[in-house]
Amino acid sequence: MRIKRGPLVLLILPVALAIAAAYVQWATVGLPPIPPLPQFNPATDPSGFPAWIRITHFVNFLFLVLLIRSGLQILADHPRLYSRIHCTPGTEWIRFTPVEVPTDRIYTAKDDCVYLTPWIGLPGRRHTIGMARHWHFLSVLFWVGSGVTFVVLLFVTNQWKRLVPTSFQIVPDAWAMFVHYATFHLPAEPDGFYRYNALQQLTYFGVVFILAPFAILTGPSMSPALTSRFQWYPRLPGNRQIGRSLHFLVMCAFVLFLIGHVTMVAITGLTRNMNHIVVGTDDLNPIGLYLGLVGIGVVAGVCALAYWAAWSHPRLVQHAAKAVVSPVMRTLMDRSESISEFPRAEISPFMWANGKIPTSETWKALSADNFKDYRLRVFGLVENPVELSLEDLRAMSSKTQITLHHCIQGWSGVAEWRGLQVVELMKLVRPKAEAGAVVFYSFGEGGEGGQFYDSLPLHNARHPQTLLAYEMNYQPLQALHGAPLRLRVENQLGFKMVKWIESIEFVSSAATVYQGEGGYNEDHEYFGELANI
Ligand SMILES: Nc1nc2c(c(=O)[nH]1)N[C@H]1C(S)=C(S)[C@@H](COP(=O)(O)O)O[C@H]1N2
Ligand SMILES: [Mo]
Repeated sequence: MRIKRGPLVLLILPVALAIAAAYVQWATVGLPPIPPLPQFNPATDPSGFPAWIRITHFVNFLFLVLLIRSGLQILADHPRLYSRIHCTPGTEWIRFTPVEVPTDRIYTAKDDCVYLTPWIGLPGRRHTIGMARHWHFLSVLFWVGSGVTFVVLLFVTNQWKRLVPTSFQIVPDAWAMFVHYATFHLPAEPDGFYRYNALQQLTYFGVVFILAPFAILTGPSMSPALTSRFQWYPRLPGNRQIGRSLHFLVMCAFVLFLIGHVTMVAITGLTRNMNHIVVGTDDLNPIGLYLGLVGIGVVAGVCALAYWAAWSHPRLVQHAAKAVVSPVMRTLMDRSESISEFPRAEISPFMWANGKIPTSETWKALSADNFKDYRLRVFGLVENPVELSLEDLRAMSSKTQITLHHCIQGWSGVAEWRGLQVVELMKLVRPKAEAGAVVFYSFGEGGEGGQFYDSLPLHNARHPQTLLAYEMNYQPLQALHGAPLRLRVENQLGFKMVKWIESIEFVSSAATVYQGEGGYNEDHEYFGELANI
């Protein structure tokens, strides 16, 4: 791991200063008095933990663990975090790989993935982002569901009083408690069955009402569908890469909280505390502790099950995610009208690449001759199948757009693209009524061999920003980026954008092509067919 000095200082300094200030206060004026607790009124104040708190607390823990582990796996697919949108190697503020990106040979973003042990990552190992995303998105639905239930019930009952401060006095009070903890003078605990001390209350409040919403809001700032529709959204944090970095930092904050929380639970009366949150009693019977350990075992069991399913039945997990996650995400994200464009000044100085440059003799021969003999074959369920040369394509209408590329791995970059709108091609070939999808076949092979391809439903193919691009950054498309022709579809992740296009087929449904999942990465790497997040 390598972190630049600036961000390191920025992250550590506030904590270090706070601890130093606590020691100075203790050494000079002594420990502050323990702030008095508010009076407990049994008629109006919450006492104990009803079943809904205990259940949502457990459900939250379970899915938080799955989210953190699958999130780390997603990060391992592009182990670099940036503050700028263009992801130029060397500009990352932190990286979790020793690799300096070589400049003397082709080095793809996929080459850059790191291995993550399955003890930490879900599902572990290298380049398992497809499966990691299924677990991440499946988990997030349940995590948010349980969180919303919890917050609603907090306010329906009087339990909100535990968490929500009602006076600013909580700030100096929390500081006084902090001075005690930071200097290892553990204060006597109020009975958490009835109320928390000021620091504890403020911390829980922060986790529920600040950290969790922050995690929920920074996640979608990476969605191509959302950001290409609402350009202001990723600008809230600054840009997509800052959103991604913040999403990571929120995760770190959750992990730190988990460590602190579990430690405090353990050292302030483990048995009693476990009874509170597991069985809802306030005594020293060990039953809560035992059942709590069983609960932790259940979380470990679910993790093991998720690992097993990911490696033994990946297709099943992929289809489960398609059934559960896709409808929700389609509803939330598919405002298909992607409109975002960038000014020329924001074109990225660097663009990562993915995919294998074709090795077929056909493509090499075409390339050697500047694609003079290239013919794009458009066939399948169309009234007018055609074969078009690059000249023909260029002679048709063209669209220029400067857009943001979102790779599933997390990197991004802005580039100018010029090409033929797929909708214009459709006017020429006239898809038949039974055509439901369009498939783009590549000259190139996918990672495991075999033809690379992907597909779009017709409504997305008709989108004005969906292009067959032959130009990138005002130059003819280079080999690395897909010469002679590549797809651009701006409300989707990069893996949908087939490079080195050989032919285009209109089909009734993408389920009829190869393994039927909609594309090469969907077939081979279990990517979700819905590439809008
Ligand atoms: N033929 C082919 N096209 C492909 C790929 C590939 O492996 N083979 N990778 C895709 C992925 S994952 C991404 S992110 C983009 C990358 O485009 P770029 O290399 O021009 O940046 O190409 C897409 N098109
Ligand atoms: Mo990608």
